[in-house]
Amino acid sequence: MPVLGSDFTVVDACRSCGSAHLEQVLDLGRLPLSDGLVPGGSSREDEPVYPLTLVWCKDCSLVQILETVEPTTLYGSEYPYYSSFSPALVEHARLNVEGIIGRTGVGEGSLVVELASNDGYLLQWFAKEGIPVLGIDPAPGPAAAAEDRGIPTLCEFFTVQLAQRLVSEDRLADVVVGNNVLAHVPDQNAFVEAISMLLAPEGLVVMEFPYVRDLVDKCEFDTIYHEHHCYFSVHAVQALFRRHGLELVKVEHLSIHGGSIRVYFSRTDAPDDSVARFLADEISAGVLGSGYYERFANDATEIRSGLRELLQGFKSDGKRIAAYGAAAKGAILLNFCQIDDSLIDYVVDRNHHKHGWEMPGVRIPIHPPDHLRDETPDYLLILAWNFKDEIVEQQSWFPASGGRFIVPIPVPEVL
Ligand code: JHZ
Repeated sequence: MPVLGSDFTVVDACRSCGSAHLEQVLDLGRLPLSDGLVPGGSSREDEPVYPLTLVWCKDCSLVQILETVEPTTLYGSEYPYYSSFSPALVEHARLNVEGIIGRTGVGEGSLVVELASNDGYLLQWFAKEGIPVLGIDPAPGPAAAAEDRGIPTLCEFFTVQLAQRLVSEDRLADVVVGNNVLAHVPDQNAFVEAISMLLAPEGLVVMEFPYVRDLVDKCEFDTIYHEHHCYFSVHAVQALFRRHGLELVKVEHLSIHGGSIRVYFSRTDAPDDSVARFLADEISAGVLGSGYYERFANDATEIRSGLRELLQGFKSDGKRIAAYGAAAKGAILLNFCQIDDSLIDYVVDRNHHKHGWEMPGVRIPIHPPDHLRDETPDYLLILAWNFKDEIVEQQSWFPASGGRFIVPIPVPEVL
Protein backbone atom coordinates (compact mmCIF):
# COMPACT_ATOMS: atom_id res chain seq x y z
CA MET A 1 0.00 0.00 0.00
CA PRO A 2 1.28 3.48 -0.80
CA VAL A 3 1.82 5.79 2.19
CA LEU A 4 1.10 9.51 2.53
CA GLY A 5 4.36 11.43 2.04
CA SER A 6 5.27 13.51 5.08
CA ASP A 7 7.49 16.11 3.43
CA PHE A 8 4.90 18.53 2.09
CA THR A 9 2.98 21.59 3.26
CA VAL A 10 -0.27 23.18 2.08
CA VAL A 11 -0.72 26.87 1.20
CA ASP A 12 -3.83 28.80 2.24
CA ALA A 13 -3.09 31.97 0.28
CA CYS A 14 -2.21 32.73 -3.33
CA ARG A 15 1.43 32.00 -4.16
CA SER A 16 1.66 35.33 -5.99
CA CYS A 17 -0.66 38.01 -4.55
CA GLY A 18 -1.30 36.49 -1.10
CA SER A 19 -5.10 36.56 -1.48
CA ALA A 20 -7.10 34.01 0.51
CA HIS A 21 -9.71 33.84 -2.29
CA LEU A 22 -8.71 30.48 -3.73
CA GLU A 23 -11.38 28.43 -5.47
CA GLN A 24 -11.02 24.71 -6.21
CA VAL A 25 -10.83 23.65 -9.86
CA LEU A 26 -9.92 19.95 -9.57
CA ASP A 27 -8.99 17.48 -6.86
CA LEU A 28 -6.70 14.91 -8.46
CA GLY A 29 -6.58 12.72 -5.36
CA ARG A 30 -3.38 11.28 -3.92
CA LEU A 31 -0.72 10.77 -6.56
CA PRO A 32 2.94 9.75 -6.63
CA LEU A 33 5.55 12.30 -7.72
CA SER A 34 5.52 12.64 -11.50
CA ASP A 35 9.29 12.15 -11.90
CA GLY A 36 9.54 9.80 -8.92
CA LEU A 37 10.43 6.70 -10.95
CA VAL A 38 10.97 3.63 -8.80
CA PRO A 39 13.66 0.95 -9.18
CA GLY A 40 12.35 -2.09 -11.07
CA GLY A 41 10.92 -4.77 -8.80
CA SER A 42 11.14 -2.71 -5.59
CA SER A 43 8.50 -2.99 -2.87
CA ARG A 44 5.19 -1.18 -3.33
CA GLU A 45 4.65 -1.01 0.41
CA ASP A 46 6.10 2.35 1.28
CA GLU A 47 5.72 4.26 -2.00
CA PRO A 48 4.82 7.85 -1.10
CA VAL A 49 1.77 9.61 -2.53
CA TYR A 50 0.77 13.23 -2.05
CA PRO A 51 -2.55 15.07 -2.38
CA LEU A 52 -2.84 17.25 -5.47
CA THR A 53 -5.43 20.03 -5.57
CA LEU A 54 -5.76 22.60 -8.34
CA VAL A 55 -7.23 25.99 -7.40
CA TRP A 56 -7.36 29.43 -8.96
CA CYS A 57 -6.97 32.83 -7.33
CA LYS A 58 -10.02 35.05 -7.76
CA ASP A 59 -7.86 38.16 -7.29
CA CYS A 60 -4.86 37.74 -9.60
CA SER A 61 -6.14 34.77 -11.70
CA LEU A 62 -3.13 32.58 -10.91
CA VAL A 63 -4.01 28.89 -11.20
CA GLN A 64 -1.94 26.88 -8.74
CA ILE A 65 -1.77 23.77 -6.59
CA LEU A 66 -2.19 23.91 -2.83
CA GLU A 67 0.53 21.38 -1.99
CA THR A 68 4.24 22.16 -1.75
CA VAL A 69 6.44 19.08 -1.73
CA GLU A 70 9.93 19.65 -0.31
CA PRO A 71 12.04 20.78 -3.35
CA THR A 72 14.96 18.52 -2.37
CA THR A 73 12.55 15.56 -2.65
CA LEU A 74 11.43 16.70 -6.10
CA TYR A 75 14.88 17.38 -7.57
CA GLY A 76 17.11 14.86 -5.80
CA SER A 77 19.95 12.72 -7.08
CA GLU A 78 17.63 10.47 -9.11
CA TYR A 79 15.85 13.30 -10.97
CA PRO A 80 15.48 11.65 -14.39
CA TYR A 81 14.50 14.46 -16.79
CA TYR A 82 17.22 15.35 -19.31
CA SER A 83 16.04 17.86 -21.93
CA SER A 84 18.42 16.68 -24.65
CA PHE A 85 16.55 13.42 -25.23
CA SER A 86 13.83 15.34 -27.10
CA PRO A 87 15.36 16.57 -30.39
CA ALA A 88 12.41 18.91 -31.06
CA LEU A 89 13.09 20.63 -27.74
CA VAL A 90 16.78 21.09 -28.54
CA GLU A 91 15.88 22.65 -31.88
CA HIS A 92 13.26 24.81 -30.16
CA ALA A 93 16.01 26.03 -27.81
CA ARG A 94 18.34 26.80 -30.72
CA LEU A 95 15.72 29.00 -32.37
CA ASN A 96 14.97 30.68 -29.04
CA VAL A 97 18.67 31.54 -28.61
CA GLU A 98 18.90 32.85 -32.18
CA GLY A 99 15.98 35.18 -31.42
CA ILE A 100 17.44 36.41 -28.13
CA ILE A 101 20.84 37.16 -29.71
CA GLY A 102 19.06 39.02 -32.50
CA ARG A 103 16.98 41.08 -30.09
CA THR A 104 19.62 41.93 -27.49
CA GLY A 105 22.89 41.83 -29.39
CA VAL A 106 24.57 39.90 -26.54
CA GLY A 107 28.16 38.94 -27.38
CA GLU A 108 31.55 38.08 -25.95
CA GLY A 109 31.38 40.70 -23.21
CA SER A 110 27.91 39.70 -21.99
CA LEU A 111 26.62 37.14 -19.54
CA VAL A 112 23.61 34.90 -20.12
CA VAL A 113 22.30 33.07 -17.05
CA GLU A 114 19.81 30.24 -17.38
CA LEU A 115 17.70 29.10 -14.44
CA ALA A 116 16.94 25.36 -14.51
CA SER A 117 19.53 24.93 -17.23
CA ASN A 118 19.17 21.13 -17.06
CA ASP A 119 21.79 19.35 -19.20
CA GLY A 120 22.88 22.51 -21.05
CA TYR A 121 20.58 21.85 -24.03
CA LEU A 122 19.88 25.59 -24.42
CA LEU A 123 23.03 27.33 -23.17
CA GLN A 124 25.14 25.26 -25.58
CA TRP A 125 23.80 27.45 -28.41
CA PHE A 126 24.96 30.70 -26.73
CA ALA A 127 28.31 29.07 -25.88
CA LYS A 128 28.80 28.05 -29.54
CA GLU A 129 28.59 31.77 -30.42
CA GLY A 130 31.31 32.58 -27.86
CA ILE A 131 28.84 34.20 -25.43
CA PRO A 132 29.69 33.61 -21.73
CA VAL A 133 27.02 31.56 -19.97
CA LEU A 134 26.18 30.32 -16.50
CA GLY A 135 23.70 27.54 -15.81
CA ILE A 136 21.94 27.09 -12.49
CA ASP A 137 20.15 23.82 -11.75
CA PRO A 138 19.65 21.93 -8.49
CA ALA A 139 19.33 18.45 -10.05
CA PRO A 140 22.78 16.79 -9.81
CA GLY A 141 22.49 14.44 -12.83
CA PRO A 142 21.47 17.01 -15.45
CA ALA A 143 23.87 19.63 -13.96
CA ALA A 144 26.78 17.18 -14.29
CA ALA A 145 25.76 16.41 -17.90
CA ALA A 146 25.87 20.16 -18.64
CA GLU A 147 29.36 20.47 -17.12
CA ASP A 148 30.45 17.50 -19.26
CA ARG A 149 29.51 19.42 -22.38
CA GLY A 150 31.43 22.48 -21.16
CA ILE A 151 28.57 24.55 -19.73
CA PRO A 152 29.58 26.06 -16.36
CA THR A 153 26.75 25.13 -14.01
CA LEU A 154 26.00 25.84 -10.36
CA CYS A 155 24.17 22.85 -8.93
CA GLU A 156 21.98 24.91 -6.58
CA PHE A 157 18.48 26.28 -6.21
CA PHE A 158 18.21 29.86 -7.49
CA THR A 159 17.49 32.02 -4.45
CA VAL A 160 17.84 35.63 -3.31
CA GLN A 161 21.05 34.57 -1.53
CA LEU A 162 22.51 33.12 -4.72
CA ALA A 163 21.53 36.26 -6.68
CA GLN A 164 23.25 38.41 -4.02
CA ARG A 165 26.38 36.27 -4.24
CA LEU A 166 26.53 36.61 -8.04
CA VAL A 167 25.94 40.36 -7.85
CA SER A 168 28.73 40.70 -5.27
CA GLU A 169 31.01 38.87 -7.75
CA ASP A 170 30.04 41.41 -10.45
CA ARG A 171 28.17 38.76 -12.40
CA LEU A 172 25.05 40.71 -13.37
CA ALA A 173 23.13 39.00 -16.16
CA ASP A 174 22.44 40.73 -19.47
CA VAL A 175 19.91 38.01 -20.21
CA VAL A 176 18.16 35.71 -17.75
CA VAL A 177 16.51 32.74 -19.44
CA GLY A 178 14.12 30.46 -17.59
CA ASN A 179 12.22 27.79 -19.47
CA ASN A 180 9.83 25.59 -17.53
CA VAL A 181 11.13 26.79 -14.20
CA LEU A 182 8.82 29.56 -12.98
CA ALA A 183 5.97 27.12 -12.42
CA HIS A 184 8.33 24.84 -10.50
CA VAL A 185 9.01 27.43 -7.81
CA PRO A 186 6.92 27.35 -4.61
CA ASP A 187 7.72 30.94 -3.51
CA GLN A 188 7.01 33.01 -6.60
CA ASN A 189 7.84 36.41 -5.11
CA ALA A 190 11.23 35.40 -3.72
CA PHE A 191 12.18 33.88 -7.07
CA VAL A 192 11.19 36.88 -9.17
CA GLU A 193 12.86 39.23 -6.67
CA ALA A 194 16.07 37.23 -7.11
CA ILE A 195 15.76 37.55 -10.91
CA SER A 196 15.29 41.29 -10.58
CA MET A 197 18.43 41.54 -8.41
CA LEU A 198 20.53 39.53 -10.86
CA LEU A 199 19.40 41.38 -13.98
CA ALA A 200 21.60 44.18 -15.36
CA PRO A 201 19.77 47.56 -15.59
CA GLU A 202 19.12 47.15 -19.31
CA GLY A 203 18.86 43.37 -19.20
CA LEU A 204 16.15 41.12 -20.60
CA VAL A 205 14.32 38.24 -18.93
CA VAL A 206 12.94 35.56 -21.26
CA MET A 207 10.77 32.83 -19.79
CA GLU A 208 8.63 30.01 -21.12
CA PHE A 209 6.03 27.86 -19.44
CA PRO A 210 2.83 26.01 -20.37
CA TYR A 211 -0.04 28.47 -20.94
CA VAL A 212 -3.09 28.10 -18.73
CA ARG A 213 -5.43 28.60 -21.69
CA ASP A 214 -3.98 25.52 -23.43
CA LEU A 215 -4.22 23.59 -20.17
CA VAL A 216 -7.90 24.41 -19.72
CA ASP A 217 -9.07 24.47 -23.34
CA LYS A 218 -7.44 21.11 -24.18
CA CYS A 219 -7.97 19.62 -20.71
CA GLU A 220 -4.27 18.79 -20.32
CA PHE A 221 -4.86 17.65 -16.74
CA ASP A 222 -1.82 15.37 -16.82
CA THR A 223 0.48 18.43 -16.84
CA ILE A 224 -0.75 19.19 -13.31
CA TYR A 225 1.75 17.72 -10.88
CA HIS A 226 3.71 18.54 -7.76
CA GLU A 227 6.64 20.05 -9.69
CA HIS A 228 4.23 22.53 -11.27
CA HIS A 229 3.04 24.83 -8.51
CA CYS A 230 1.60 27.46 -10.91
CA TYR A 231 -0.19 27.63 -14.29
CA PHE A 232 0.04 31.16 -15.69
CA SER A 233 -2.20 33.46 -17.61
CA VAL A 234 -0.59 36.59 -19.09
CA HIS A 235 -2.51 38.63 -16.50
CA ALA A 236 -1.08 36.56 -13.64
CA VAL A 237 2.53 36.65 -14.79
CA GLN A 238 2.40 40.37 -15.59
CA ALA A 239 1.16 41.17 -12.07
CA LEU A 240 3.85 38.98 -10.50
CA PHE A 241 6.82 40.54 -12.33
CA ARG A 242 5.46 44.11 -12.08
CA ARG A 243 5.57 43.72 -8.28
CA HIS A 244 9.34 43.31 -8.65
CA GLY A 245 9.97 46.19 -11.05
CA LEU A 246 9.96 44.22 -14.29
CA GLU A 247 7.55 45.10 -17.09
CA LEU A 248 6.08 42.61 -19.56
CA VAL A 249 7.15 43.77 -23.02
CA LYS A 250 6.35 40.87 -25.35
CA VAL A 251 4.34 37.64 -25.39
CA GLU A 252 4.53 34.77 -27.91
CA HIS A 253 2.35 31.69 -28.10
CA LEU A 254 4.29 28.47 -28.80
CA SER A 255 3.19 24.93 -29.57
CA ILE A 256 5.84 23.27 -27.34
CA HIS A 257 4.65 21.15 -24.38
CA GLY A 258 1.02 21.20 -25.47
CA GLY A 259 0.94 25.03 -25.76
CA SER A 260 3.23 27.45 -23.94
CA ILE A 261 3.89 31.16 -23.80
CA ARG A 262 7.23 32.91 -24.00
CA VAL A 263 7.24 36.17 -22.06
CA TYR A 264 9.87 38.94 -22.13
CA PHE A 265 10.44 41.37 -19.22
CA SER A 266 12.55 44.50 -19.10
CA ARG A 267 13.04 47.74 -17.18
CA THR A 268 13.77 49.79 -20.29
CA ASP A 269 12.04 48.36 -23.39
CA ALA A 270 8.52 49.49 -24.33
CA PRO A 271 5.81 46.82 -24.55
CA ASP A 272 4.87 45.81 -28.09
CA ASP A 273 1.32 45.14 -29.35
CA SER A 274 1.37 41.50 -28.31
CA VAL A 275 0.95 42.35 -24.62
CA ALA A 276 -2.32 44.25 -25.04
CA ARG A 277 -3.56 41.66 -27.52
CA PHE A 278 -3.00 38.70 -25.16
CA LEU A 279 -4.55 40.58 -22.24
CA ALA A 280 -7.64 41.47 -24.28
CA ASP A 281 -8.00 37.91 -25.59
CA GLU A 282 -7.83 36.53 -22.07
CA ILE A 283 -10.59 38.89 -20.96
CA SER A 284 -12.83 37.87 -23.86
CA ALA A 285 -12.15 34.17 -23.18
CA GLY A 286 -13.25 34.68 -19.56
CA VAL A 287 -9.92 33.70 -17.96
CA LEU A 288 -10.55 36.14 -15.10
CA GLY A 289 -13.86 34.55 -14.09
CA SER A 290 -14.73 31.26 -12.40
CA GLY A 291 -16.94 30.10 -15.31
CA TYR A 292 -13.79 29.47 -17.33
CA TYR A 293 -12.68 26.65 -14.99
CA GLU A 294 -16.10 25.08 -14.36
CA ARG A 295 -15.97 22.31 -16.97
CA PHE A 296 -12.38 21.31 -16.37
CA ALA A 297 -12.96 18.70 -13.64
CA ASN A 298 -15.79 17.14 -15.62
CA ASP A 299 -13.73 17.02 -18.84
CA ALA A 300 -10.83 15.37 -16.98
CA THR A 301 -13.05 12.63 -15.54
CA GLU A 302 -14.57 12.05 -18.99
CA ILE A 303 -11.11 11.55 -20.51
CA ARG A 304 -10.32 9.17 -17.65
CA SER A 305 -13.38 6.98 -18.22
CA GLY A 306 -13.09 7.17 -22.03
CA LEU A 307 -9.46 6.09 -22.01
CA ARG A 308 -9.99 3.30 -19.49
CA GLU A 309 -12.93 1.92 -21.46
CA LEU A 310 -10.93 2.02 -24.68
CA LEU A 311 -7.94 0.19 -23.19
CA GLN A 312 -10.06 -2.33 -21.28
CA GLY A 313 -11.95 -3.10 -24.51
CA PHE A 314 -8.70 -3.81 -26.40
CA LYS A 315 -7.37 -5.88 -23.51
CA SER A 316 -10.47 -8.05 -23.31
CA ASP A 317 -10.10 -8.67 -27.07
CA GLY A 318 -6.68 -10.13 -26.26
CA LYS A 319 -4.69 -7.17 -27.63
CA ARG A 320 -1.30 -6.13 -26.25
CA ILE A 321 -0.81 -2.51 -25.27
CA ALA A 322 2.45 -0.62 -24.58
CA ALA A 323 3.11 3.10 -24.06
CA TYR A 324 5.62 5.60 -25.43
CA GLY A 325 7.33 8.24 -23.23
CA ALA A 326 8.03 7.80 -19.51
CA ALA A 327 7.18 11.49 -19.19
CA ALA A 328 6.21 13.22 -15.96
CA LYS A 329 2.77 13.80 -17.49
CA GLY A 330 2.63 10.08 -18.31
CA ALA A 331 2.97 9.17 -14.63
CA ILE A 332 0.07 11.50 -13.79
CA LEU A 333 -2.14 10.29 -16.64
CA LEU A 334 -1.64 6.62 -15.75
CA ASN A 335 -2.18 7.13 -12.02
CA PHE A 336 -5.13 9.49 -12.32
CA CYS A 337 -6.79 7.12 -14.80
CA GLN A 338 -5.71 4.03 -12.80
CA ILE A 339 -4.10 2.39 -15.79
CA ASP A 340 -1.56 -0.06 -14.42
CA ASP A 341 0.46 -3.09 -15.51
CA SER A 342 -2.71 -5.13 -15.96
CA LEU A 343 -3.48 -2.95 -19.02
CA ILE A 344 -0.08 -1.73 -20.22
CA ASP A 345 2.81 -4.19 -20.62
CA TYR A 346 5.66 -1.66 -20.65
CA VAL A 347 6.65 1.92 -21.46
CA VAL A 348 9.51 2.86 -23.78
CA ASP A 349 11.63 5.99 -23.61
CA ARG A 350 14.86 7.17 -25.23
CA ASN A 351 16.27 8.49 -21.97
CA HIS A 352 18.63 5.75 -20.76
CA HIS A 353 18.50 7.17 -17.22
CA LYS A 354 14.92 5.84 -17.06
CA HIS A 355 15.60 2.29 -18.27
CA GLY A 356 15.25 -0.45 -15.67
CA TRP A 357 12.99 1.81 -13.59
CA GLU A 358 9.20 1.66 -13.28
CA MET A 359 6.50 4.29 -13.61
CA PRO A 360 5.60 5.30 -10.04
CA GLY A 361 2.34 4.05 -8.54
CA VAL A 362 1.15 1.98 -11.48
CA ARG A 363 4.47 0.12 -11.64
CA ILE A 364 4.92 -0.34 -15.37
CA PRO A 365 8.53 -1.14 -16.43
CA ILE A 366 10.47 1.26 -18.68
CA HIS A 367 12.54 -0.02 -21.61
CA PRO A 368 14.43 1.50 -24.56
CA PRO A 369 12.35 2.08 -27.73
CA ASP A 370 13.98 -0.97 -29.41
CA HIS A 371 11.95 -3.13 -27.06
CA LEU A 372 8.94 -2.36 -29.27
CA ARG A 373 10.49 -4.51 -31.99
CA ASP A 374 11.16 -7.40 -29.59
CA GLU A 375 7.69 -7.49 -28.06
CA THR A 376 5.58 -5.60 -30.58
CA PRO A 377 2.24 -4.54 -29.11
CA ASP A 378 -1.01 -4.08 -31.02
CA TYR A 379 -1.52 -0.59 -29.59
CA LEU A 380 0.92 2.09 -28.47
CA LEU A 381 -0.40 4.75 -26.10
CA ILE A 382 1.55 7.98 -26.62
CA LEU A 383 2.07 9.39 -23.13
CA ALA A 384 4.36 12.16 -24.45
CA TRP A 385 1.47 13.35 -26.65
CA ASN A 386 3.09 16.77 -26.90
CA PHE A 387 5.73 15.13 -29.14
CA LYS A 388 3.16 13.02 -31.00
CA ASP A 389 4.21 14.01 -34.53
CA GLU A 390 7.89 13.35 -33.84
CA ILE A 391 7.18 9.99 -32.20
CA VAL A 392 4.79 8.83 -34.94
CA GLU A 393 7.38 9.74 -37.58
CA GLN A 394 10.21 7.98 -35.72
CA GLN A 395 8.15 4.82 -35.22
CA SER A 396 6.64 4.73 -38.72
CA TRP A 397 7.47 0.99 -38.92
CA PHE A 398 4.88 0.35 -36.19
CA PRO A 399 1.66 1.21 -38.11
CA ALA A 400 3.29 -0.27 -41.22
CA SER A 401 3.37 -3.61 -39.38
CA GLY A 402 -0.27 -3.32 -38.31
CA GLY A 403 0.07 -1.44 -34.98
CA ARG A 404 -2.13 1.51 -34.01
CA PHE A 405 -1.22 4.58 -31.96
CA ILE A 406 -3.50 5.92 -29.23
CA VAL A 407 -3.40 9.58 -28.23
CA PRO A 408 -5.03 10.32 -24.83
CA ILE A 409 -5.35 14.13 -24.86
CA PRO A 410 -7.47 16.24 -25.59
CA VAL A 411 -9.80 13.26 -26.24
CA PRO A 412 -8.73 9.62 -26.40
CA GLU A 413 -8.24 8.79 -30.07
CA VAL A 414 -6.94 5.80 -32.04
CA LEU A 415 -4.86 6.99 -35.01
P1 JHZ B 1 8.26 15.64 -21.98
C1 JHZ B 1 8.81 17.98 -18.95
O1 JHZ B 1 7.74 17.14 -18.52
C2 JHZ B 1 9.79 18.22 -17.83
P2 JHZ B 1 7.45 15.71 -19.17
C3 JHZ B 1 9.29 19.11 -16.76
N1 JHZ B 1 8.54 18.37 -15.79
C4 JHZ B 1 8.37 20.17 -17.26
O2 JHZ B 1 8.14 21.11 -16.57
C5 JHZ B 1 7.61 19.98 -18.52
O3 JHZ B 1 8.32 19.19 -19.46
C6 JHZ B 1 7.13 21.24 -19.16
C7 JHZ B 1 10.88 10.94 -24.14
N2 JHZ B 1 10.99 10.99 -25.59
O4 JHZ B 1 9.38 16.52 -22.33
C8 JHZ B 1 11.77 11.92 -23.41
C9 JHZ B 1 11.41 9.87 -26.25
O5 JHZ B 1 11.71 8.85 -25.63
O6 JHZ B 1 7.09 15.66 -22.84
C10 JHZ B 1 10.99 12.18 -22.14
O7 JHZ B 1 11.27 11.18 -21.18
N3 JHZ B 1 11.48 9.92 -27.61
C11 JHZ B 1 10.48 19.70 -16.08
O8 JHZ B 1 8.45 14.72 -18.63
C12 JHZ B 1 9.55 12.06 -22.60
O9 JHZ B 1 9.55 11.28 -23.78
C13 JHZ B 1 11.15 11.03 -28.31
O10 JHZ B 1 11.22 11.01 -29.54
O11 JHZ B 1 6.03 15.41 -19.03
C14 JHZ B 1 8.97 13.40 -22.96
O12 JHZ B 1 8.77 14.13 -21.82
C15 JHZ B 1 10.71 12.18 -27.60
C16 JHZ B 1 10.34 13.43 -28.35
C17 JHZ B 1 10.64 12.14 -26.25
O13 JHZ B 1 7.69 16.07 -20.66
